[in-house]
Amino acid sequence: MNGTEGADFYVPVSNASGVVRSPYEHTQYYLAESWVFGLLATYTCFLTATAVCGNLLMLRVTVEHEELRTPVNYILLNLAVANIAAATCGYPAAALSAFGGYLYLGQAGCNFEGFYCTLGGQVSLWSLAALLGERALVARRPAVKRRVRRRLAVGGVGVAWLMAFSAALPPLLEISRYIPEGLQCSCGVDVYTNKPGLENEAYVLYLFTLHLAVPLSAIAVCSVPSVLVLLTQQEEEEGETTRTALTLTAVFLACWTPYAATTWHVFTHHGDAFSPVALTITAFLAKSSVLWGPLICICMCKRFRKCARRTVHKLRTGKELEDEVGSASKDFGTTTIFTHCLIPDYC
Ligand SMILES: *C/C=C(C)/C=C/C=C(C)\C=C\C1=C(C)CCCC1(C)C
Ligand SMILES: *[C@@H]1O[C@H](CO)[C@@H](O)[C@H](O)[C@H]1NC(C)=O
Repeated sequence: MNGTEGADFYVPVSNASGVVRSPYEHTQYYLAESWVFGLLATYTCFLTATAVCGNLLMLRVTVEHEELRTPVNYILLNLAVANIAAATCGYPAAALSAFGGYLYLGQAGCNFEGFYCTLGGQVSLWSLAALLGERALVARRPAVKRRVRRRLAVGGVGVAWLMAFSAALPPLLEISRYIPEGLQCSCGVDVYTNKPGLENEAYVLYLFTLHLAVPLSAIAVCSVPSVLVLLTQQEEEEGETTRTALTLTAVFLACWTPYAATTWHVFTHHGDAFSPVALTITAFLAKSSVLWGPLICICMCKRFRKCARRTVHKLRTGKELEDEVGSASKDFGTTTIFTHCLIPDYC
């Protein structure tokens, strides 16, 4: 046997020597040195703090200004909200468990973390699909009415939350379950066991098709027209928006693909040996996806960077940043941060 299954856990090591203990009751230092758990906990705290600050900054700038309620921004705002929800509700349980070396918060902590990480990841994935859908629409029909784009963006945000809840809720309703993973200090869905009565197999297939293959296909299809326009036209500002959308998507996929691939492999190879450390690394890499949104916007857009600096300055000193280029720079105030950066066609 390559693993040890209990009533509410699956530890991926043999219990031949009797070392395996329930991750809800005992520290798991037989899976890795205790400093590894400490490192994971510290990393998760860092991630939570930086992601909350970055995403709150994004929120603050957009929410404060009514004129920023533009189609693309609805979607970016939604990404920020999803990231904040995952980082504040899901990550602390993982950090605390890693500090303690086991899931002393019990099944409730496990559910909390699993639910919010799934929800956040799903909202992001579907939001990115909507964002690229919007970009594809603009690429194909540049003259499309703002009202139509707005309606589609709001629809996309609604679909994202609907899909996210329909992915994350079933394990709380006894269709599959959230279960400790890897080093047993974080939780995901049960791809590990065939526990009777849980419908794990059906749920995991449902998750990987409707909630992964479908949005991934949408992303692939929608990327084509945007990329074509990028390659053939020199529309600077629309191009900047499209490049940002594509980069956000590429980075999200880079974060989540190792985790999705590993859990899929475990699911399709029940009983095979796999490394708990490797699985935990992919899970905690996936967690880093909440940090990248604000960083990408700041790195990829000159004006966004400029405006973010102004906002931070105002937050720290309570005063407006002195304009460097006279009255023209008024256009680059915090109120227009996204209109110039991500909504070049704002009118
Ligand atoms: C730290 C906890 C983690 C990483 C929990 C993840 C849970 C989970 C069920 C994730 C599902 C997925 C997404 C969300 C988006 C990508 C596709 C899935 C199905 C891997
Ligand atoms: C243990 O894992 C190995 C390699 O992954 C596999 O070949 C073997 O069949 C597994 N043993 C059991 C009892 O499943």
